Amino acid sequence: MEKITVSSQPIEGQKPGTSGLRKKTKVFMGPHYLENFVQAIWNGIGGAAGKTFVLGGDGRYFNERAAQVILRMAAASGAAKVIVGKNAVLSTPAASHLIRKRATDGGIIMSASHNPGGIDEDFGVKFNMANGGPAPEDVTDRMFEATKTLTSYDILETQDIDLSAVGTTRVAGMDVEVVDPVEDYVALMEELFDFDKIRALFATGFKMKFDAMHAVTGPYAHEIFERRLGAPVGSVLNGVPLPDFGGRHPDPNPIWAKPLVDLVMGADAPDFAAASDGDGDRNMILGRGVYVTPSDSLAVLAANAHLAPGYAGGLAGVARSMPTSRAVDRVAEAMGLDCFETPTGWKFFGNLLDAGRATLCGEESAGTGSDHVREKDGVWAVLLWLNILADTGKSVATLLSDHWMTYGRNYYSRHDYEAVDAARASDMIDALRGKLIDLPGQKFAAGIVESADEFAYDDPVDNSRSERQGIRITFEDGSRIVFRLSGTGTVGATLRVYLEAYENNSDKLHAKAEDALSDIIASADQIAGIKAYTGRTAPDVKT
Ligand code: G16
Repeated sequence: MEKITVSSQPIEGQKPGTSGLRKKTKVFMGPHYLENFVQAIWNGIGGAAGKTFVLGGDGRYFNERAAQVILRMAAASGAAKVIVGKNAVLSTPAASHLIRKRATDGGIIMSASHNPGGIDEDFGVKFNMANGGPAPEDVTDRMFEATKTLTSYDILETQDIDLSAVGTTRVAGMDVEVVDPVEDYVALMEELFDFDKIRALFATGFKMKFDAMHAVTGPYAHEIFERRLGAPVGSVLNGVPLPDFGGRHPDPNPIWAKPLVDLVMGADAPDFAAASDGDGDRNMILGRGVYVTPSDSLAVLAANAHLAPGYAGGLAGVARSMPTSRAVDRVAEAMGLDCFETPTGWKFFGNLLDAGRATLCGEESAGTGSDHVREKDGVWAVLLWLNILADTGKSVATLLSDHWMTYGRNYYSRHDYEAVDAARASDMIDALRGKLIDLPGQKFAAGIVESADEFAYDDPVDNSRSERQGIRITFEDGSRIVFRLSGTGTVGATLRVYLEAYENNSDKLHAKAEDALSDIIASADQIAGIKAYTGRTAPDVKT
């Protein structure tokens, strides 16, 4: 075993986005690409010497090879210990939990989340801090700066380290502890939820289908839903993790998880269904004949979380990302809770959770979570829903329609235009920015614009400011359009258009979202010229 210093030079474009660095797998596999970025992580956090880290990934193509490189680089840089999931696998929330539980200095998660996997698809690397949450912008900025000046990296020359069995080995003065990826996480879930009550629900014949999408949650779901809670074997679909996720996008939305949606809309529908994504932090919730939007799910969970033992004392506050619908705001108002509006990216919730100002957080992008970890958590969201269903005895459809009767309904949809020409997309946003001042008072299909601005966030805990976080246009009746460019795509630009309208007339709560939003959809194109700029006549994905 010999520590060597390899000469390298800066590689362009290693700028972490909404959630770490995501690129095509072949880009990550290119000469020095991964190594440079890992060295930049060490530089960005003030070195690895003497530190303890967690390492895991979602098991996608290149996961284990990358883990070997990261371990050899950690050892060469003097890290004291790395705790690794068996076979280098850990779901993102399980990694966040382990980072916190073992009081480590942070961790590296290898994932491109809901993006497809395989040699021709996507890979990603992100660093989470000692609180278990994604590195905030000042830290990722330091990493990016380091990528621009780097001239070498340190790595150990050694055989592959065996990650297939639980136990500790020593590699050039560094301990490598391989742990079961599921065990600690399940124990945490048992503390938060009433497993007896959920078990009793399954004992009545309650039927559930959980689509693990051949991604990381398979083993977690088999253990929790089938073994511990007694859901019949076969309740977990696609539970075997595959490096290419079976060729699908592991993205739990009505497009990529269509077979599950078809199932709940069909004659043989289960009572409850859910799906999670590549790394296990996203979720989609469905009931017999009903799809629950992520924004509605957050609102329903906020209104009912106290029914689960972990939240019986009530919530300190709630938080949502700006483009997420304002359904949860109404719950917060009724319950007298603080409600925070943050930019897109789970990292922005970290300070609020650490400071005890928010207990529950959520995003329109299929993410919900709480202060139990510092990431969103797909399986956790499913368990909270199950706990609420078991406690109330209501169906998903009844719970949702009761919720709308109480709080009104925020019709909501997101339209994505993927892989559009990056220059055209940014021209469109620039043009929109230039128009903001003149928009108020103008009339479009959705009515008269009341306000138009670009969202900036002042963090109430550390007073940092994040600018240019999305353009929002609000109409006099409260409906809203938000435009922003995604920070997680790997090809060209992805334009996201978020559409929302509020309705509290009890006769109008059960329309199709597409119909309720038709004027707003038309206004989005009138205002931004989406078709003209992107050349697209329709979005690629509607959620
Ligand atoms: C990541 C972030 C989320 C964000 C989502 C979409 O999720 O953690 O906070 O909402 O991307 O971001 P964008 O709109 O910039 O593509 P994940 O599940 O991909 O890690």
